[in-house]
Amino acid sequence: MTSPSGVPRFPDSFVWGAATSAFQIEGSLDADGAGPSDWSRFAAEPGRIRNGSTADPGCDHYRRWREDVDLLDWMGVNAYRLSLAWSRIQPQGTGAPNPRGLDFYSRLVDALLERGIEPFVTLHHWDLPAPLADAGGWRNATLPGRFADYARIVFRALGDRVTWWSTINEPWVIAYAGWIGGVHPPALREPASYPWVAHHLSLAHGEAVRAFRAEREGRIGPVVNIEPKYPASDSPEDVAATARVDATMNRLFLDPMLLGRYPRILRETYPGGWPDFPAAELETIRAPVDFVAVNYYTRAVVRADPAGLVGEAAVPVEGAAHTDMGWEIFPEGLTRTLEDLTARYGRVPLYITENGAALREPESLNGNGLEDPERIAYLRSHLGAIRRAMDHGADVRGYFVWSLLDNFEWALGTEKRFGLVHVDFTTGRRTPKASARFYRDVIGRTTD
Ligand code: IFM
Repeated sequence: MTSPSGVPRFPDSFVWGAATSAFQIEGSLDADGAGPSDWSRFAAEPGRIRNGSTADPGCDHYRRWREDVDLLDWMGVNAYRLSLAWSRIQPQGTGAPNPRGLDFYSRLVDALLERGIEPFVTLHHWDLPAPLADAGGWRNATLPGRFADYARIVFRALGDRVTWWSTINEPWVIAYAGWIGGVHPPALREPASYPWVAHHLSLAHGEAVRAFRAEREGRIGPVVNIEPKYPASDSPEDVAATARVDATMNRLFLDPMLLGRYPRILRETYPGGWPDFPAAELETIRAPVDFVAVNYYTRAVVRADPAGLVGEAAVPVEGAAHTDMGWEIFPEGLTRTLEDLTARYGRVPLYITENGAALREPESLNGNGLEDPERIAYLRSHLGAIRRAMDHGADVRGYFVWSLLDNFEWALGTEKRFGLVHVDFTTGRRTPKASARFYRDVIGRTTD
């Protein structure tokens, strides 16, 4: 059954949320004893961030968080996905916790719960304490243990109130953009490091899951970004290149986490070889999880090309609609993603923890609201795509729009606007867009 908003019905128990991440919205980067992170340093280097945008004050959420909780409440969400800044909690990345950093998140969690909004907390969304980055970052084999120590501090401080946890946001982006693409810190182009970085991220996930089970009851899982790969033609070369790049991105984390092994195709075809990681580490990585969280934005069409990392190139899709990120709008890819995950890993509970569109919008609204029909169409079509996957057997339990607010889109700065709520980065003023009202109506329909 479809409602007047064009969005099909979802179960009454469905989780409706919006998502953000610490570095992208908080600002006040060194407040209350916080230490520097790789991202705070990187963003301060001339030329790293488009148009010289800065993350501080950015959305200024560290000071305006009450307003943001009000916005979530007004929207009617029953969940909010946020991440914690590790360097607020352990300013050096190791050692005793900083109580003032923990207090900030504790107050935020309490305020959400008072409004009936369930916090979904991501332990790490890319901003790594600078001393750990200086020690080699995720290439360093001690990082998984450091991460588990940090996770333990957080579980002890917030785990009496937070039920829903995820470990590391989009480990593929950390490994690829930082160590092959050279566009995120540490800005390297070292394909030989990629397997090690990926493995340490997975091991950190597994160690944190184990620490969680020892400390708390609750739910924990990984967050992966999945971009389904489609061959540009039926040629055996294009089909094989598509399988290679799918393994290098989409299966790289979920295969070891859920099946206990790396994709064989990676071990056979990754340039320079794929290391034989110890069985005991794979066992840790496979620590049982309660759900898989999926971030979905687009697909990729792939052809064989010897110049690519695994002999592939992405082919632009002519004539298709794209967002301001240059990403093709392709809701069918979300249905396929959810169906493929269910087929490959079994009927695991799934949450869509990010989905949304960056669009070209004015920097300042001059006091007026903002009509964003393209974002509404994007959300509507992707919700329809999720419903179809559920009808075909995928166990999808919740959906989070990326993002609550326009925010700091990493190396692309504040120019890329993903928010349901417009942010004027000069004044900090928040203004709900038409898509925020649309989302409110969609949620209201299932919650009243
Ligand atoms: O803004 C990012 C987010 O930090 C991680 N997932 C993708 C979003 C849009 O690029």
